[in-house]
Amino acid sequence: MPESLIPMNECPIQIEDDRTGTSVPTLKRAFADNLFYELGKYEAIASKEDFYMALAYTLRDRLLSRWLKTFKTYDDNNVKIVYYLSAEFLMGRHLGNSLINLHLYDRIRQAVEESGLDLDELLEQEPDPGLGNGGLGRLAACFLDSLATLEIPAVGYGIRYEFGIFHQIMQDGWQAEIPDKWLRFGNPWEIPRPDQAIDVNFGGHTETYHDEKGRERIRWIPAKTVIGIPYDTPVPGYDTNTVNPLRLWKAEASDAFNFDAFNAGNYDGAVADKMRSETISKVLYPNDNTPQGKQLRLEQQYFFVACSLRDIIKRHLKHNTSLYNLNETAAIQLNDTHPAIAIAELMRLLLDEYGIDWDSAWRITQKTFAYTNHTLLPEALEKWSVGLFEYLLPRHLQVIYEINRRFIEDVQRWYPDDDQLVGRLSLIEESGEKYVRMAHLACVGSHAVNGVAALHTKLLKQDTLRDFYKLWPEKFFNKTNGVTPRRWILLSNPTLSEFYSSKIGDGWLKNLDKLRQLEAYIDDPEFCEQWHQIKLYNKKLLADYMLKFNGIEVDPHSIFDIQVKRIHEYKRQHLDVLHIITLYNRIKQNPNINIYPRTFIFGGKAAPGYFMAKLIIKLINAVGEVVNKDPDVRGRLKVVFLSNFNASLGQRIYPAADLSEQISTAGKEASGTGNMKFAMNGSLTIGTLDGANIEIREEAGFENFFLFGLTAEEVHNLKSNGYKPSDYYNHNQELKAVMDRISSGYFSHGDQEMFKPLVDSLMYHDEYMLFADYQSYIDCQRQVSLAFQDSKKWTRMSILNALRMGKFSSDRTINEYCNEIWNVKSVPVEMEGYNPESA
Ligand code: CR6
Repeated sequence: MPESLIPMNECPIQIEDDRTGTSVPTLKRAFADNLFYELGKYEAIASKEDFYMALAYTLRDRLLSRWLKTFKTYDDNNVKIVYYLSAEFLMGRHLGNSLINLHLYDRIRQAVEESGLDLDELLEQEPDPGLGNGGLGRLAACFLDSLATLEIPAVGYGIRYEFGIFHQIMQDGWQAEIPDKWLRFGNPWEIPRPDQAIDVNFGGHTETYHDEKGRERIRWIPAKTVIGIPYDTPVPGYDTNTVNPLRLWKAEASDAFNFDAFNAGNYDGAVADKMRSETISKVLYPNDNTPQGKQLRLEQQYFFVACSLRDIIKRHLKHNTSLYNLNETAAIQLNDTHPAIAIAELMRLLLDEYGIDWDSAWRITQKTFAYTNHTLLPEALEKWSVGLFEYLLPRHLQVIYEINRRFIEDVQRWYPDDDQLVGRLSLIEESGEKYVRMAHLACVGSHAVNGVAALHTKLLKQDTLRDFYKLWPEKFFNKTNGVTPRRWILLSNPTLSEFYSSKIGDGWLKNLDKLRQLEAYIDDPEFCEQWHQIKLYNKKLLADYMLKFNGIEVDPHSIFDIQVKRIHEYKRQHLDVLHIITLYNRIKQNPNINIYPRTFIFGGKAAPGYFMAKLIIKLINAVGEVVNKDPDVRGRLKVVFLSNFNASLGQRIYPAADLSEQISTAGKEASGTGNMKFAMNGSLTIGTLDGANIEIREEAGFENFFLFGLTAEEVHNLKSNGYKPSDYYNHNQELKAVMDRISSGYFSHGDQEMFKPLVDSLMYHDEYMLFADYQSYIDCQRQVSLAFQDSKKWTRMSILNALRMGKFSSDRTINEYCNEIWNVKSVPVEMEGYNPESA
């Protein structure tokens, strides 16, 4: 029936609410309203930041009804919830992500343009929330995206650091750190919930007493109380109504504590205490893969864990009469050992506060927790001195000792003749100063332990956690990492995404394996040419950025050879530098040599206290300075270090790469996730058989991957047979020439001391075996150059890489966790009048 014939009283009246409506006129009006009412500005006096904020509020409004409905759905149905405990969440910018997950990109663009503004410019105003160091924190963010997209009830719990990862700038080629004031202009994405604050205790002592039933109990008399205030950020799924919370805790001083000091007129004392309490959530420790044994760090860990567990228990008890079935409503995942103190805290709560007997408490705890290990580097395994523990968490230390006593009793019963085993498994390291081994606590207190790539899990079983594997083989799982295709393809690479969707629709965004359908086009010259043009376009965009921010002009037709990740010796950015200098030397020796043009691009932060990593940054810049202006090189080699690598810079970089450098010493990189983002965007990988590289190569096809270097086993054997780096130096002319050039001061204005620590470390120790892999790497890079010159062949390889990365969607990873570890099911959120696809 034509609309005009519908009787008046049945006519659907379409009045859009300013806070939920999604038509362009409504969005425009809401945008203007938010500028006026939230920011207190009108157009003529508003800055770009104001416009960004107004737009952020416009999006947040549109998330709220879904968010509250999600909450209600979980609450009404007493569903099982995944609690992802992580000291780091590297969320990246929210606005662009909300636009795509809510299908509002095009309409908002129109609304913004009709308002006379440029959407891309506004998107750039958002500070990148950097509440993490690198892969581990970004993994947590990708997991939250997949959990919401798969409609899994989940809460991310962490710390609301006032200062995230430092802002990196270059001073004369050296890294300098600037505080990250990401909250300076306010954060429109979070909602504080002071009504749900939690008290957290520290220090003091314990005492025994007898309860009303005459049982001996223990009570903790703390010395100090801090309050945790939750701040919630919505995490929308793609193309669903589900919006899960990321709940981050901010530390504040407890009023009760200040009261006495104030009353006594001791204002300074009261304020000092307030400051000390708030320090707990002040700043993220900027270390990746190296723990810092600072008291404040342990305070941070316990602080967010204690708040989160209280919160989880409160939610559980709202619908359940006891905690005996906690594991039926809660699956708590420990993202590395940073939150592992949760095991002792849950035991303490069950025993001391809820009066549950030890055996039951232990059963509940083990069934509720699971632990993900993220590293094989022995120095990265966290341990806390027993003295510090006792001072800060006296009751927890008692609980840990009791867990250990019972555990060791079991071990002795199972393996009566193996004395050494007990020492190796103990939760307490006893050689010299005593330490609590957090990975051991996590293994014993969890029902599942997993590694993050197949090789990593295999090495955990063989090596790092060998003894635990021997006790409980059934506890061990592999969960190869993944990344979200929403941020890392759709948002980062809109041109490629549109190209995909024009061929097969947009189903690939929720099922990345679907891209394999496009392999049907692999022999279609037009398809390949379009692919090639998209890559070139993305390279041009990055070239423009580098010209603007680094003042370096690069040729978009050169090979974009990129290594972006944290700077670490095991990741071997300096091996990449040895290759650059090798090519440079060849040109200097024979200026007419045929070397295919390459642009070497680096990015990444060094931990501020990690001298060698900072020296590697300086070396990259120093080599760049010489190479970029040497007329002999004539635009064949360019070296660019992009400062302040973070999630949003990553979004520009991955789509523009031809070659992805994944060159860690085999057996050192647990997984890597940047490797996946590059390959998904059609980059070829040059890599070792390390971490997830192995699985990327299997998926892409061996012929589409540039493999070099020793295997983990060969690395191990060479080490145990006595590795002598000087042998390689003495027998390899090119390697010798490279090292000699660095030592000569050629890249340091004649200063022969500057790079000496780096040179010496390679010549006399070479812990990460750069010299052993040097020749193999150089040979492999020659193959790369040859392959790139055959543009058709390269494009084909590039396409196959991108289309075959379905396995590395974090949706696959999360599905595996749900089915094999968490035992949770999806809970769709029904909304009247909302159909996400048509929204
Ligand atoms: N540094 C691993 O080194 C892995 C991520 C996420 C790391 C890296 O290979 O991909 O975790 N480990 O699983 C730690 O942070 C301890 C990382 O990001």
